[in-house]
Amino acid sequence: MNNYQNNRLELEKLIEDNSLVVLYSGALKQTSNDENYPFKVNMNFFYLTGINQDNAYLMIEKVNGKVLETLFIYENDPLKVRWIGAYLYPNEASEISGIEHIEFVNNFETTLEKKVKSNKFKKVYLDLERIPFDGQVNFGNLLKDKVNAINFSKLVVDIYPLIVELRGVKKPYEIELYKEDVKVTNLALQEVLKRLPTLEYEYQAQGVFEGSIKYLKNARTSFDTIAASGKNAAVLHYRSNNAKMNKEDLLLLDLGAEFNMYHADISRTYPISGKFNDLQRKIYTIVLNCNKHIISLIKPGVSIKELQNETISFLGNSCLEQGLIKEFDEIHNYYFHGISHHIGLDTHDPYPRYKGVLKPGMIISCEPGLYFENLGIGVRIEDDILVTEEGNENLSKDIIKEIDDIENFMAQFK
Ligand SMILES: [Mn+2]
Repeated sequence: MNNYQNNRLELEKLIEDNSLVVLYSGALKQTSNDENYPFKVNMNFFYLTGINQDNAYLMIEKVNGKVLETLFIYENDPLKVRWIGAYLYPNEASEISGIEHIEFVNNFETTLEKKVKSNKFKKVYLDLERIPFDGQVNFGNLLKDKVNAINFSKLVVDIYPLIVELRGVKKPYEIELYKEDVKVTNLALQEVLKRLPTLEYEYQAQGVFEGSIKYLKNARTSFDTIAASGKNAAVLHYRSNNAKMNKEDLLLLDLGAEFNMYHADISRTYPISGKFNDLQRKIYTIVLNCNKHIISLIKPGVSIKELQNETISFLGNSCLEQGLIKEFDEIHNYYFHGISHHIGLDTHDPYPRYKGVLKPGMIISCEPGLYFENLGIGVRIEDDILVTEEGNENLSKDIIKEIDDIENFMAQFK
């Protein structure tokens, strides 16, 4: 049984008998004229099929305990194949997904109508994933309208929470894929470190990173690379990366490589010259100690909310001791984001962040930071942590973060 078959089997145990499941991979979206946005597959669909292409449906029928799976894919048109290459052929789609029954997507609507009209199904499960921005097409809701138009008596149920729950705990195969992404991220970061003192603009650091992941593995970025020097690092999701770097400043990099669907998410902060000054060292050390302290607390049974409270307390007390703030509550001006989120097929994996406790197999970030815009110093140190039975494993432990290690590494390339 392949990995995606196994993922489906788990879901099929959770859904009620005499129900129908329909999931959609997503559609191409036009930017202008004949250009489209790069396609990103719906990750719930991908998790259950391994199929990374647009205009495909997964249909699961569970009737009297028996399950029938059908995958609907685009039928190749020979002319289009000559222009843009082929979509998966049925045998290939079957091989990847482990689904035997493949149909062409032209048949989807009539099949859906037949199924929804039939008396076999009481419930129809659709992915009614919430969308964060207005003006986007919600395919789950479109399908819901279609189902309702065919037959109003069917109960439409949101399958999103069930899939997301499964995705929260990573399988061994997923952890292996994740480690590959972190490894490539590390190699590319080393290229940045080697050249950093010779670079003039923030975007050049971005360019070295992104060129390296492309060169090494044809990888894409997990998200828009952040390369923020000096006070720009105080903007959490800074992405213009346009400023000329001052050699005396720190450079905050928040980035990751993705080449097998899993999203590395790493932050490191480096001295552009190769050497930290005293104030930078003081602030960096607080964040580094906090990063290590919080990692030491990560284990099954702990909640992300508890980690966040501990982070605030650690950073607040450290900044008080070091004279960086006068009152504890001032810490909220210098640390103002979450310590942690789930990571996986999405950079911010959709597991309900503040609900429940950590379980073995979850992968979360650990990313404390301090942002003193007035001092021109922003530091974030982010590792990707796998929760294990015994505690945790730092998947990014090979990406150097100790001050001596960074300075020594950079000194070799002067
Ligand atoms: Mn992150």
